[in-house]
Amino acid sequence: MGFDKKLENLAVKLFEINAVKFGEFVMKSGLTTPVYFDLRVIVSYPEVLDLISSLLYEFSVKSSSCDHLCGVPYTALPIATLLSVLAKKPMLMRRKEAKAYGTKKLIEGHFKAGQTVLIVEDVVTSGGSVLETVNDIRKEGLVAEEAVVIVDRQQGGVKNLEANNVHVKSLFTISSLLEIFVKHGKVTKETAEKVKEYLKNNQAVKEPTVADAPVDRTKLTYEKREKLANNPIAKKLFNIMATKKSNLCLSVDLTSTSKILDLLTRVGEHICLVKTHVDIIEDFSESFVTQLKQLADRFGFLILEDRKFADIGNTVSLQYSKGLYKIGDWADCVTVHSLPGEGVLKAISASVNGVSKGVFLLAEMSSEGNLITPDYIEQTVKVAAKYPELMTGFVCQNKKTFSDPGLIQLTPGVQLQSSGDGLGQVYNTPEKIILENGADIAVVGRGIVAAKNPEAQVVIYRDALWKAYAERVGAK
Ligand code: 5BU
Repeated sequence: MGFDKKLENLAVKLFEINAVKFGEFVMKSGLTTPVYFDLRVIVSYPEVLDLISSLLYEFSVKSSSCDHLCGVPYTALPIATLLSVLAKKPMLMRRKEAKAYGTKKLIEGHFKAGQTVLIVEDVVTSGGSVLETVNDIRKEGLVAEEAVVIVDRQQGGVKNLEANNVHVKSLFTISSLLEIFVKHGKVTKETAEKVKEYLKNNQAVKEPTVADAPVDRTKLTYEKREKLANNPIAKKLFNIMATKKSNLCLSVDLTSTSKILDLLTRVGEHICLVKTHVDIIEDFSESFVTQLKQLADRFGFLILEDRKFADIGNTVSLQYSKGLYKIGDWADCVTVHSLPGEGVLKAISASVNGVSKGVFLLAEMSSEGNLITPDYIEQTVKVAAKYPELMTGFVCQNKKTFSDPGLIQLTPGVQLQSSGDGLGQVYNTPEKIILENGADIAVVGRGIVAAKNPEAQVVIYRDALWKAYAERVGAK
């Protein structure tokens, strides 16, 4: 097989083992990237390690007159090891930190000043990591003027290294990878264009390091996420969930205030959030609101009014704070459609005016045949990022809809008894929505409200949801 064919095979393999991913990744640094490399995973695939090292050998090491090879810690270490064996050339190891005791050497291995070193690296973005290794090597009197890398992210790193007298050869650039991925139907042309556009606008950014790796929010505990939340209601909710061991939101879709208050008196201790539709109540009064808030205080749950605001900003700010219901006075958080655009969030932000309130933005719906498209979802998540103080989370159905661990995924459409209601509602089980769909809080309505014995049902749902969450974060 020719070199180019092998290169193509390797690219496809890297895609298949998730060493390269496309989407929207929020780094711990807060920056986002549409493409993320995680070549650490290659240690689990000996055939990929073999392919990478043989290609790097053919491509660069074979023709290099270097005396030593040195991998940039940590991902490139196994590759440098394999290359050293293939080329029969000794390897040097650079420590990330000098040992606190003993020799305090930065570079391990036997060498003489003046000898040359070929640096091996997995991904180059700004070139910063390669330079750190180069500098430590140069401090020992060694010559480091050549580097070989698997992927050049084309964000200025190669130029930066050349400026520091390090000549770089890369097996792939993002462009060459994209070409192969498009050819093999792994990514669409649109995605490829989006990535190229991103690269054009993001030159010489900080190299995403292991510490910057995108976090899988669903693997983090609610306690950890409380610390990562910006919105005060999200913080409170994470805290309540962790303390009460409940990720259950009860949707009290009842039309009389006495029935709602009576039900909450019986089940309030088991829920973290109550969700209301205040406009279906036939005897709404201020005293209802007072009693609802008393129950929320007594049992320690928050109140979400599922108003689904969807008008222009000015109207929404009136609907939020005025009229019969004065929602903004008593609801800790509300649901909002992103359909009208940013104005809705701006309006609520202004109405809230520094008081601890929150918004769950609708990114997806549980009903069959709803008209929300992937682009709508993407734009919804983008607009939300502009209002970190206001955003409690998203109402959505999928783990991949957003990645910010400080936001909460609220997912309706949960029931044990049936898979639909004949009017378009689609139900999933507690296990599925927590473990597969990534929900942080599950909304259950009729599964509890319409049950013969709501007190018994609420415990069944709470326990099933909590058990699934504990399994998800690896807690016992
Ligand atoms: P159910 O009885 O569990 O089907 O009630 C679900 C509640 O969640 C109900 O109040 C809906 O208005 C609400 N809901 C939903 O079911 N699906 C959605 O996508 C959204 C809200 Br958004």
